[in-house]
Amino acid sequence: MKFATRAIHVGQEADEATGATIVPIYQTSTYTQDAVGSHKGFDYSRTVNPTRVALEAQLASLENAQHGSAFASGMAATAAVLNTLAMGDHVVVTDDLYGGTYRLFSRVLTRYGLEFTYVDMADLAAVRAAIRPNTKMFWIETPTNPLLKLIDIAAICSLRTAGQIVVVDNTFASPYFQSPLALGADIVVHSTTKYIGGHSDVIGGVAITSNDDLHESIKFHQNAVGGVPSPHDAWLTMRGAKTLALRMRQHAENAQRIAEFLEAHAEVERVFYPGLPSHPQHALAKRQMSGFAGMVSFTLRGPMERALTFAPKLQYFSLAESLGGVESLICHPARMTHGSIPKEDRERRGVTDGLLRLSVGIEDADDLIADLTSALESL
Ligand code: P1T
Repeated sequence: MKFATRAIHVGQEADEATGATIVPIYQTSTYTQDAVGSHKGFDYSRTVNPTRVALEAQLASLENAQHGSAFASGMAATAAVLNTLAMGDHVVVTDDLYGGTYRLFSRVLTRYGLEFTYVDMADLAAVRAAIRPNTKMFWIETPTNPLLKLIDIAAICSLRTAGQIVVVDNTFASPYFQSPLALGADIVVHSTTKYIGGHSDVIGGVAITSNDDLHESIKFHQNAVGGVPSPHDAWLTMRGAKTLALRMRQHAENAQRIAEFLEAHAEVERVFYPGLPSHPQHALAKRQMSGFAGMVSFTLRGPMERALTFAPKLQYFSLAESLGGVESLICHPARMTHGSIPKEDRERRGVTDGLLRLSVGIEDADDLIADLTSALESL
């Protein structure tokens, strides 16, 4: 079964009880048992819920994997994967990553005795040098948020030794354009809030793997810690994911046009988009991804404050956090999504006050370019 078919059919069988074609929202916390311990496989909705089970099957199939575990947010999915580690374990992490992931690692999980080293994972020698005897995990985000750097997933997997796992946050590429498990990764994480949900109306996350032991461990923590999505949120995410293939093609087509437009504009200093031949890792992007998705970052010429005045001038790009919805957004990472990273660290990694990040939606690209043109002209 091909991707677009799986998105619509896997986990989506007609409801056994009623024949409902669309998986119902099983808005129940509990299930009536015939006798103690005698039930239909469902006992309590933190542990298992039919709507969530359907979503988990659908999302696992999008990564060609055996197992999925859905969570109430991308951060809850990330935390559950980190929960599989033990005190004293060490993680090698991409240095350019979502500010909330950095905050979870640096301000929460270090208090539980986990250790993190942030490196530019494009530099394999730096990754190798960061490995310690207690290294248990490599945490990759690719393309990275917000600088759209590429990490070579297969190359990082080749550094892994027994007892170590590679986890990829695949949020920016979506499963439509990148398959980390096929490149050797052990676990894929998504903020389903983004492309998978696709309509900026629901927060969610998922952890996907084909490794039975890792799945057991993530499932155990999903139930023990309890960061599960509501049945309604699971249903909304599932509905969004059905159109992922169609949406991603349009996101990528629009983003490519916008990246090329910005790169040619006199007011624009630099554009970061893996689909541009000028991207330093364009060759890797072409090898590792089947398309370049919809995120474009850029800097303007002149003083950095121009970034702050530019964003509100746009009509169709809402000034907002998040990404991956059908509507276009613009964000100022230093003050918004990456504000939780100390200024010095942030700037060292290239997330300057002059950086702007676009989540290119699926509106007509002509309208989006006209909007950007008039905002650039009015600077
Ligand atoms: O917001 P939540 O669903 O908890 O997902 C967190 C998350 C995880 N991974 C990546 C790569 C992300 O970009 C995010 C959330 N990011 C934003 C809200 C943002 O605007 O970048």
